[in-house]
Amino acid sequence: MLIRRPTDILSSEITPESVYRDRRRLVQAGVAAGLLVAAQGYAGRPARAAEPSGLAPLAAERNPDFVMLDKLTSYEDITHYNNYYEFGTDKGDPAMYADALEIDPWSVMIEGEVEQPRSFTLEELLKLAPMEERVYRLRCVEAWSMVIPWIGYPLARLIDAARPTGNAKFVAFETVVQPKNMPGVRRRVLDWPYVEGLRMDEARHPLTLLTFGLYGKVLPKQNGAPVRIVVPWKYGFKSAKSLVRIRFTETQPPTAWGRSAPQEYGFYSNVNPEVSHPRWSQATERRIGEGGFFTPRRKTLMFNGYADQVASLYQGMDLKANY
Ligand SMILES: Nc1nc2c(c(=O)[nH]1)N[C@H]1C(S)=C(S)[C@@H](COP(=O)(O)O)O[C@H]1N2
Ligand SMILES: [Mo]
Repeated sequence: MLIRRPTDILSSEITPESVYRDRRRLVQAGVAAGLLVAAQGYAGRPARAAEPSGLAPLAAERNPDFVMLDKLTSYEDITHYNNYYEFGTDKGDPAMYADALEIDPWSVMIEGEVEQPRSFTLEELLKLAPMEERVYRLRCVEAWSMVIPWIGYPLARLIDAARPTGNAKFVAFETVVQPKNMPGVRRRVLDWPYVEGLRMDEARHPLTLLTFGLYGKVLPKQNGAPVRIVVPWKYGFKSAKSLVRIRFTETQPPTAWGRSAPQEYGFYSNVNPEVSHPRWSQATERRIGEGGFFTPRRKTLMFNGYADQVASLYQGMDLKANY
């Protein structure tokens, strides 16, 4: 595999510092606005949902290999119909409460089966590889889907930089816990922190994206700012938000949903219309924002439509047993 060192990367591919300084300024402006609202007597509860439209732009080259004929889901739906249980279990809770998430400064610790544990600041991660815009489907195990223009680069770039040892067979992801900022973690819906994992070849697959933005802007907090994973051929819960730790392991790591209900959420969790969730079918899906009550559901595609690219990863595996 071609490894690009920072010196190989054209400066035009690197997001200008100023974009991130801008973002900081916006964050500070947001804090100031929050104080103003508090002074006006709305303290404790945001007067309105977070405003992702105020987010800083994130420059990216559109990758033509990942454009899609499907109509994009609207920015409004992508940012107001979310799963981020740390902020509550209603689809509207993340947009309402995620504003409290503190994301500056941010770093991601890399540890476990690596030559040398180290952490990467967000600024270092942003410069590690050129940013691409890729349109991917996101398919939730709850049988709805969206089409999202993500911005990021293959996680493989970070794995290369992390220099895992020959013992590394899996990659475990851990996401942030900020109890005082996250109303959902006070409830025991899941064992916090939210953890997820991939087999090494899945993590290195070029479709697996380390994601920093969507729709031309940095990630809104409800979508997992400042950095998350996106694995488009698996159910949405594999795509861990607001990453703080990556651990390379020799054995399969536990996952938050697998711990809470192992018979419902397997480690692989590949989108598979032929394997039902124990409580509902996975054969069809509802595209968010599409039509009304009588709009026909879509047929779910094997591997969420990415079979040509990823089926070979699972050759010889029984996908009913390894759900
Ligand atoms: N930390 C964390 N990551 C998470 C979740 C969560 O509750 N907490 N929910 C997952 C689920 S179930 C889905 S479907 C996707 C939703 O991503 P989106 O809100 O950006 O569409 O995030 C995933 N990542
Ligand atoms: Mo999901």
